[in-house]
Amino acid sequence: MMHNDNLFTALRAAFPADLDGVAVETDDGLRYSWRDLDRASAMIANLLQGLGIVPDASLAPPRVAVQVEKSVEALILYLATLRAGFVFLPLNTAYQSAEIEYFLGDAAPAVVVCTSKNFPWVSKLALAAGTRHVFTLNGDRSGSLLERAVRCGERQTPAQRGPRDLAAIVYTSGTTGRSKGAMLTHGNLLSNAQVLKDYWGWQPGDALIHALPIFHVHGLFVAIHGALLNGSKMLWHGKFDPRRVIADLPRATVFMGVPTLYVRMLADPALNKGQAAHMRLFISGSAPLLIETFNDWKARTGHAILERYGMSETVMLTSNPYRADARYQNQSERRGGTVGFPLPGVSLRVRGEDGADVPTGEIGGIQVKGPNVFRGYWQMPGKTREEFTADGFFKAGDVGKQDARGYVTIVGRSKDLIISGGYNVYPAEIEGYLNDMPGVLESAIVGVPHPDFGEVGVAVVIARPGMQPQAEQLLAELRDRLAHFKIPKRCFVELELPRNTMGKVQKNLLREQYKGLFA
Ligand code: MCA
Ligand code: AMP
Repeated sequence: MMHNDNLFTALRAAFPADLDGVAVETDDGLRYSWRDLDRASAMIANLLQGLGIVPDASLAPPRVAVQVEKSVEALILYLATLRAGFVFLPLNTAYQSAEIEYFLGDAAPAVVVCTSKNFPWVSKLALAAGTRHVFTLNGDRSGSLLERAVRCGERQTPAQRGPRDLAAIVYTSGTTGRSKGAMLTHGNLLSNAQVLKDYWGWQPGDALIHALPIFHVHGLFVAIHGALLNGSKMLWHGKFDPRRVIADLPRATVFMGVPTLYVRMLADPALNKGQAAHMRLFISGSAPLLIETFNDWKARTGHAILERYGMSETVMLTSNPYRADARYQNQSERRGGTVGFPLPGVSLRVRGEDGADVPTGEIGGIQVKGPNVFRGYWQMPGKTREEFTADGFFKAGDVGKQDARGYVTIVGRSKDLIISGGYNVYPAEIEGYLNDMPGVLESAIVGVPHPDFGEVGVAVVIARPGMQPQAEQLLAELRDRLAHFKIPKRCFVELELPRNTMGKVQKNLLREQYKGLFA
């Protein structure tokens, strides 16, 4: 048989021989066997391939944009999209119409899958974007997608794909202007998953607690590929609930979370060493894990959380060690406050403003290269060129340093980005909406420390002369338009913004001024 680089082929090859074993067990009592995943993804892939979609001017395979509640069927739809050779485009369930309109307009998906509840407005936006196929899929397995798929065949041969062929587009908001769709290939995703399988010591008998959303890299790729490539069972939590995760620990070996999940579990008295005794590995990422959380977790459970670092554009880049590794002077220590070593195959360097490498231990911009690094931004060749150096390194937009032993520490960001509970919030996007509101002359949004979300946005607004915009009113108007996690948690109407001699707003001063707001 001809070799196929389709990511699904590799995931399918890792399924256990006994297809009747449990692959996914949900927190509402459903069990899905490996055969279920295989058969249902074949049926949906056949449905997609039978739609008669012809390639469009982009020459990329058809995109399947998906905004649905977390469910195993949504995971199956992802697998089906890979099988069909189409491109998966996951969308945060919190996005509202203006956000969805942009993504559909930009990506021109051939297929859109949404909930029945959102169908009236999503289908309108989809039609306007030229989409001819809109299906529904709900958390309770109802909806037109599955109704149509049950009539499709149960056998399907994965579409032939090369490592550089597109598998997914993940939108990351821009620091200025428009959101960019990061184009990830079958090769990006598979190579990273294979590296992590080895680096994190995935082993027979592992079981993963999956409690993250599946519309971002962390829950969709890192967690799901990890479990599937190891033929491991997932304990599937529809929504993160600290009590329920703690209750499941004795049946699991691996957990992945953003720092907020660890903070919330620590707040539950049910978390203790006995409860975590069966666990092999706790992994954190997507946002900085405070050293206090790392230490508290160790004291309470006996486990050192393994922190790693990645991006939508690159999947995973660095990781603390799982065990001693000769490649890194046999360092086996998971050092809190660091994100560990560049993963095997990843080249990472720290460069100063002048473009030269900084001396070991000094701070600069992080640049990376490797088989995991994306192919570019969807239909933005200019933006793509800007973000790469002449010798092919991607500028991560994070500021960090690497010590003599190789440990990487992220100390800040050169991109103006707030990470709140693991979700990215770009100030420029929200400032744009605020500045368009009557009564607002200008605005600035900064991230300040928050005990639960790590960091949250605070808005500072300057009124137009003679006008008196009300902070609560402004936030309410934002809430009508944008995903709610993006809404600043507080808003202040001030007389002026601090500026430097160049006239640029000094956000560092605002951050300093408001840093104690949620202490
Ligand atoms: C919910 N809210 C938030 C957030 N989440 N506000 C700020 N930041 C947040 N993260 C708001 C909602 O808008 C809502 O506001 C109110 O809180 C309650 O919403 P609910 O959904 O009930 O909140 P929750 O269930 O408590 O959610 C918190 C959460 C969730 C479980 C921490 O945010 C979450 O699952 N975060 C993980 C995100 C993630 O997977 N990131 C990975 C990105 P209102 O009442 O006004 O409506 S991938 C990535 O970053 C890279 C590649 C990497 O390295 O992994
Ligand atoms: P995203 O655009 O959602 O892919 O978010 C990627 C960004 O999340 C990175 O550029 C970092 O700023 C941040 N990030 C991910 N993991 C970590 C981590 N362990 N520590 C600090 N920041 C992180």
